[in-house]
Amino acid sequence: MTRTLLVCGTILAGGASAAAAADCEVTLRSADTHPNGYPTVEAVRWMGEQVKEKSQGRICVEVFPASELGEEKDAIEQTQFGVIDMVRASFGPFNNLVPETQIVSLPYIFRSAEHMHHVMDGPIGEQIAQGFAQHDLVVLGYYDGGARSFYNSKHPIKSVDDLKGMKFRVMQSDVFVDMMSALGANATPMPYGEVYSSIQTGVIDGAENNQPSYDTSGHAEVAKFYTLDEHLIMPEVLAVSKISWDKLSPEDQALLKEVGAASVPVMRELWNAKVAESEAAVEEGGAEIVRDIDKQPFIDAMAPVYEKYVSTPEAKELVEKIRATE
Ligand code: GTR
Repeated sequence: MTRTLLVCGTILAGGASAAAAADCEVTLRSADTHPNGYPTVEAVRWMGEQVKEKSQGRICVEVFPASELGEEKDAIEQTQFGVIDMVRASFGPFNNLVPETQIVSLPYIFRSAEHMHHVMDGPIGEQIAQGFAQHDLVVLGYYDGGARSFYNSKHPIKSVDDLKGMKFRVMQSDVFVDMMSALGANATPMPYGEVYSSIQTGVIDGAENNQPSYDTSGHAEVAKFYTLDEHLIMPEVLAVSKISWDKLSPEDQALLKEVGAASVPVMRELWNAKVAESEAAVEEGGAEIVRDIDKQPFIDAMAPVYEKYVSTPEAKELVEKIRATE
């Protein structure tokens, strides 16, 4: 399956995409921070192929990878304003805008990727989609962001103590600033595209992300020490601008929902393969992965973050529901 998708990706990424778009009645421009070949980019392309076929060529999706339409937070804003039609992004940069995304972005809230899928594919995911709707974003599906772990240019992280006093880039969300202070480290929120040079020039010591991002961003070249502490299992979202959505007929809206949902298992399949591929690639490039790590002290250190974000009865109930989900 990967090969077919990559072929589609290559075709759409080249000059052919403009020609293809010219035949379409509607072309939805979709933003992604990741490069060609990344599972999210290829899954949205797959969705575009599907929608084009099922609409007899009337509706097309044009994917702009590698932050071509701006860094993630800006792309989200542009999508709210209808300047961009669709965005695929992590929940992180939505945390301050859509409060419903905060609880599922808490460190160690999910036990595994499967646990996250079960929660997001059920009523909790629907409730969160209503939160997005209030900010002019229509959810088509929840993608996988794997598990985020720490990496840095200084030394291997084997315990919480090893993080003390270090400076890490986090996504632009208060949740992660609080997460870093709970671990005794310093957070520098900044756009993804600035991380490489910031590590290289020593402005920060490291960052945190899943293996495919660590690999494809090149961060592994400048921050060789990666620890599989897996502090964040982050959902990601594929969302359409309400302004673009309202221009579509109810039938076309239903079609987009259908292909959006169908792209979720495609993305997840690509994801699993990419994690293994990226781990091998970064090790080959000289990165050192610490796998043998006791996560419990990291989990325990998050208590103040939970105290802050899980303070209301509704938030407590939601956390209980998530924990009770198989
Ligand atoms: C990746 C995620 C991106 C972006 C990036 C980041 O894991 O897929 O959407 O949020 O992390 O850290 O900025």
